[in-house]
Amino acid sequence: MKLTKVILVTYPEDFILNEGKQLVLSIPNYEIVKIFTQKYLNHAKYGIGSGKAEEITQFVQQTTGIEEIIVDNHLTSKQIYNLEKLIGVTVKDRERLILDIFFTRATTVEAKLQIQLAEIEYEMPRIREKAKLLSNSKERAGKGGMGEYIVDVHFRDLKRQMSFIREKLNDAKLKRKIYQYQRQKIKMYIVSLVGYTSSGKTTLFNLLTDESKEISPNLFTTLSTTTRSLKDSPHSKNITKKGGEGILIVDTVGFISRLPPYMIDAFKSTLEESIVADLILLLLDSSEEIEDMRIKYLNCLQILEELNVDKSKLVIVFTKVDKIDKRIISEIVRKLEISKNNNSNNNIIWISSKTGYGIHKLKTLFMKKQLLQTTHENKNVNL
Ligand SMILES: Nc1nc2c(ncn2[C@@H]2O[C@H](COP(=O)(O)OP(=O)(O)OP(=O)(O)O)[C@@H](O)[C@H]2O)c(=O)[nH]1
Ligand SMILES: [Mg+2]
Repeated sequence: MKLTKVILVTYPEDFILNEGKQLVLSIPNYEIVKIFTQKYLNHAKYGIGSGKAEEITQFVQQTTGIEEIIVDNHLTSKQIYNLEKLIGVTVKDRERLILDIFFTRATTVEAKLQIQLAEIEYEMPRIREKAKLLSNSKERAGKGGMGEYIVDVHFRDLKRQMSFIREKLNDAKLKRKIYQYQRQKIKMYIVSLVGYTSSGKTTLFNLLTDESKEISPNLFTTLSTTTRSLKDSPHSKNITKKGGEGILIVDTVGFISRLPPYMIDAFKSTLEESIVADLILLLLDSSEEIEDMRIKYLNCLQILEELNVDKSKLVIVFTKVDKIDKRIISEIVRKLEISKNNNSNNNIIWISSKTGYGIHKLKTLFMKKQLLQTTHENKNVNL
């Protein structure tokens, strides 16, 4: 596989820098040759400061084979154009990079449609600006000219595409609603797994359902929702024999920080599946630095709030405990201030999908909650 040599320009804070690196390396053939950091990436001309832009230009001139510069922030078309003109190689911003990752990963029709929609939303505000920049004839994209006509045609075309995609997505949503209705009717108990990308959702999902969905340390391995029933597993002998029938597990798309609202919107219908669940497991990778975990935890809570998730359904699941010293568990809980941010402070579980630690406890929790809900529903019927 031919490697594409890239430069990453990001913020100096550890969390952002590491996430930027992971994002870039999620594209299989990307190799980061150098990382430049800068406190502010919102300068008018280049996004990055002029001095930094010059420094990068020199580096690119002295190093052979650099093909792309990735700036870990939103850039306008004008800033991208200015940077490309100065440095002489392709420039991508954070949103473009995330779209590229989504594009390489999407396997289901729905995920592909969602990405197409996000692509168009990314493109729309940039068309007029791009037309202005690329038009080297006297004919500008300004008012009344031929350029404006072309831009308008392109705009209309994209709008048409958008409504076509939305219609198709609505069909998929409708189908999902029908399934949801059927599940509710036969009283299936739904548990969804949500959390930051790479927190271990699919690994746990596979263990609970005997599936073999793809897992990987790359970001955004999963881009579509899958629902399967809870199965017995070697780590939880006899559990499902005693109960746990009628429990469905839902694996979902991972979250990430600084995701623009239109991308969350594009994936909303898939994520909405987690809102209707009876129990929502919020997975946090316990093997990360506490500060990173805190940022991710708060990010997840914010996204769940935007999706109007009922916090009382939340259970915090710390994953990958095989990688940590269990003595730091109480420190993690204290530092994350979980009880302050979450109504149900008793609902914290520590698991390892690798060793099976905590899986029995987790399944028992599903069953207890399921039983509680059934009792509650029956009471309501009696009333
Ligand atoms: N050591 C250890 N590694 C784990 C455990 N659970 C998951 N992992 C690893 O963590 C990485 C991410 O796991 P995934 O299950 O793909 O994570 P995800 O949350 O589904 O990620 P996305 O699909 O990108 O949102 C993989 O390399 C897994 O092998 C665990 O309990 N212990
Ligand atoms: Mg996954």
